[in-house]
Amino acid sequence: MPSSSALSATVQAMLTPGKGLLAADESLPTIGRRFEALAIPSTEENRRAYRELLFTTPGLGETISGAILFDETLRQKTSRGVPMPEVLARQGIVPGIKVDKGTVALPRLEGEKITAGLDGLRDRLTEYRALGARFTKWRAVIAITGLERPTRMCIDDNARALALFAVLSQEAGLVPIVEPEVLMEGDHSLARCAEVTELVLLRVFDALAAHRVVLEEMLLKTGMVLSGDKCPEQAGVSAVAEATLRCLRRTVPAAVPGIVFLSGGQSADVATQHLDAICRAGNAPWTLSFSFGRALQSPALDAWQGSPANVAAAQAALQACAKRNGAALHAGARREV
Ligand code: 5MM
Repeated sequence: MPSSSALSATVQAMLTPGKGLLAADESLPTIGRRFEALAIPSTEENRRAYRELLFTTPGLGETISGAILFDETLRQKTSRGVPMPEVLARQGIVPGIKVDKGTVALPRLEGEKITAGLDGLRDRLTEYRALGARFTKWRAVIAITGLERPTRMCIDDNARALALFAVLSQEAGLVPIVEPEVLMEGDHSLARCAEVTELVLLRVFDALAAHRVVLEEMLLKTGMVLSGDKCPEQAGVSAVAEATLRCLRRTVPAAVPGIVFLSGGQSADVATQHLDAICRAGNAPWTLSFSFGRALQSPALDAWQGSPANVAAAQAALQACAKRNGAALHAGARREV
């Protein structure tokens, strides 16, 4: 059993100043949708080639400290026969794995979902660690619809699953990234997003405490507090930064070493502007960083288009995007871990 200091060392590596996480853990349906939008067939070989492109980007380790993989990718090799976790480790990037199995509908709570994947998780975690993973991620999805959604039942069911996932991960010697995502889809206001995010985080940290999760050996992955994408009144960058930090200060214990933001469907540019404003405010008790999926990958995927001839252009796009986000992590947003 790896020691607690091994988990702290992993946390420290993931929170290296000026670096963030690359979320490349799209499940088969999600990567299928991303590829389909560009008319790229979602074959196992195309998915492998795309992830190889991402992970072998020259100099990626200068701005990316960790990468989240999907089960299929963790088991794949590059065209030169190097296992994906190893190719990342050679770049100084910590390999991690998404361990949830996606969402299923909650009975009698129309439109609400719970994340599946606890059955057999203990055994899967042991296998993932042997395959080279050093951290894990589990995403809960919380939708805002009017004043009725999310329900307390949905929030608490997901909080409990997140806590069980986190404590099992720590038991297996893996650093858990706890991700309760409040979706930005909807016509809700910034204030409503803040209210829901605050309640969700309070319930999640209550469940983490009840399940004896070691806060010092986990990371929180959360959305920024935003106006819903269909809200007629869109909050500006400074309002988003202010609301996000106020919400996090009210809910996230200072014992948590780091908070990494998801991009949630924001464009790459807007996500970076928000990250920059949040980090610029400084004075946070946690290290702040990014764990973007779409906001890091979109420029690279658009450049690649599924063609080997475009690999270098796609890698240049990823490297440039990662650098912009690395630059947004100002010194004031960091603390020693
Ligand atoms: C990269 O996408 C991840 C996997 O999503 P699915 O399980 O739905 O296929 C996702 O968990 C991602 O890590 C987070 O949603 C953050 O991604 P964005 O694109 O919001 O930064």
